[in-house]
Amino acid sequence: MLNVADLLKRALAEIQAAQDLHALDAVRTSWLGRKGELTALLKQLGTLPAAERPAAGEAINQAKTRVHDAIEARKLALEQGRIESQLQAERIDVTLPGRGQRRGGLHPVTQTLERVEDLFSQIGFAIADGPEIEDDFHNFEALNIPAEHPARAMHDTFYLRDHPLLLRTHTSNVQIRYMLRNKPPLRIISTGRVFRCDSDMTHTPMFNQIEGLVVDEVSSFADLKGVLEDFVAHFFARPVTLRFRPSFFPFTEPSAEVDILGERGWLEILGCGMVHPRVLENVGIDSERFTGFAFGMGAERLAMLKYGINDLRMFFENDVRFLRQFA
Ligand code: 2U9
Repeated sequence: MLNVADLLKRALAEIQAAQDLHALDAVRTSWLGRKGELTALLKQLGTLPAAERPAAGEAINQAKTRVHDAIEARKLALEQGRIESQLQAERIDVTLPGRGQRRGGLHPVTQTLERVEDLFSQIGFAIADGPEIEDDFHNFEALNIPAEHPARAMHDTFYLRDHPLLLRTHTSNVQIRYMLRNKPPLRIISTGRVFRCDSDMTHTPMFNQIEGLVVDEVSSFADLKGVLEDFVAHFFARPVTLRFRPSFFPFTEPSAEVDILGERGWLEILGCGMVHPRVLENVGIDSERFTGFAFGMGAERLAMLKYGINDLRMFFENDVRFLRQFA
């Protein structure tokens, strides 16, 4: 008679040694399957003397039951172990601090516009707004830019198709509209997008302008100089040296361009002048009684000077690595 106890011992050892469900199934087949060792043993019962058969049969069946139970127990243990290791692997530490959100910030040009508006508000200027789509009168005619003037050439102005309208080429349309609705004395600052059909290293088809206008009985070129010197010094938060250079604009007379002294010499920063009497008359203001001064500057140019940016296109690419530096 075969030693059932030895076979059982071997079977139980193999079951314990199985490291995963797949290996365990192979063990089960090798012992309990149709061609398994214990199954084969049962088939040999017939070769035993009849008297021994019942006891042997019972021993084999008991062994089969124990092997079966051991496999089930091992299966449970393996499954439990798999769940445990999965839980361990997917464990999250809820006490860890979060990754946090990066806080966004205003675009440097927006910051510049807001800072300029803020500085002029502090000295009594009102903020004025107006349309980006404008008619010929408010953008050109009222500003003493007649039909034949070079500034009106097609290559500078975006005209709307099928409409007698255009994209404003400066924010001066706002001042014209304001003067038509309000009586002097007036002090206003207007900022916003303007459009010119121009694109190269230093020009973009859209940029932001800042313009100021004062109309009063006593406004003089000396007042203009004082306001601008004060503004520029406050904007750059340092003492500045300015140079007023004679220039020409259709809407101011006399006109000047203003340079600021930097480490590498003079840099143009804005244009200005006394409002042309014809412009005042165009909006119904008595130019014998009132005088005005005005100034204009590019917001991107101002931001470039303030932050030391040498490429205008940086403002329009919106690369977050660039923008983050101003958050
Ligand atoms: C009214 C009358 C006069 C606004 C002015 C400038 C001079 C000027 C440029 C600066 C750089 C435009 O952005 S830029 O390209 N502007 O030099 N602007 S005087 O004069 C006005 C405005 C409105 C009614």
